[in-house]
Amino acid sequence: PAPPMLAGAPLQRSTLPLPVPPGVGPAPGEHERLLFRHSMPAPWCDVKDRELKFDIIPNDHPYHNAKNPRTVGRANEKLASAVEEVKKDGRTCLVVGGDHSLAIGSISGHAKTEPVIWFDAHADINTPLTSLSGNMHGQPVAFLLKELKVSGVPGFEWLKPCLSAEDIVYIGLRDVDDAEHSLMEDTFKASKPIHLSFDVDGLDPPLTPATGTPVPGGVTLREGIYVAEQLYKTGLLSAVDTVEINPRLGKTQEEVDSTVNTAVSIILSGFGKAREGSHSCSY
Ligand code: B3U
Ligand code: MN
Ligand code: MN
Repeated sequence: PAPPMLAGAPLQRSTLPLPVPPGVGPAPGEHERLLFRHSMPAPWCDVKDRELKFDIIPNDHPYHNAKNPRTVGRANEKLASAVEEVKKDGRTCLVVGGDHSLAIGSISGHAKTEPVIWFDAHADINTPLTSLSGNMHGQPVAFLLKELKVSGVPGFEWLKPCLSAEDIVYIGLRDVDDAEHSLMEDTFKASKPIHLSFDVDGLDPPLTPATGTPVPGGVTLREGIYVAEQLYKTGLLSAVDTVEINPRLGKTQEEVDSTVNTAVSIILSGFGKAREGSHSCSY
């Protein structure tokens, strides 16, 4: 899992808490610079960058099993407003994290624009009562679903669940808790703007080693890029989360680079970059 301080923290610089051992991954703050340097070959995109700062709430005691609820809840409240502003500005919104709990704010801010494609090895649909790990990154779908009526969580007083189960499609699931099985549905009507919530651990671990909870047997790079390309071609892709990239977990610079490069390839495909040899007409 990404450290809780990173929860809901796209482009966060100020609260990266741990020193980076020499030679292991980029220094705190380098992560985003690296991502944006790598994304420079996208001159057709008019990128407007922004940075959010989040507070760590002291004495943030668990709510049932859910850890750091206030810190994660307030960060998500801020993120939701930021995403809402980006969408009002008529732009496609890219959030780079960070812990997958940021999807609570990102999807709420994007709100009313389902369906959501949840690309992940995990269903992330535990509630504060069912979660065995207590990690908030295993719970965002439950917080967002109207059907599950998660309420009373400190820090989330602002949240109004905005998704129905039929609005979510899962891709890449292969590590689902027993309690999560009973909570899932996967229907999808692709006529409204689409939100892609892309957890890099949905991909096969060698592609993105710098992530917290890798699970063997994932989606290949080719398949991942194909999904992103197809979503781009729908013309309905309206917001994208790219999450669980954690440079501090790369054992070598190569591991960090391959994780970042893989994420960037997926992002660029979702934003219209054609693969070499691919063509725009469909025949
Ligand atoms: N379902 C488990 C495992 C997990 C979920 N998301 C990640 N791991 N990355 C949980 O902690 O809720
Ligand atoms: Mn996830
Ligand atoms: Mn996951």
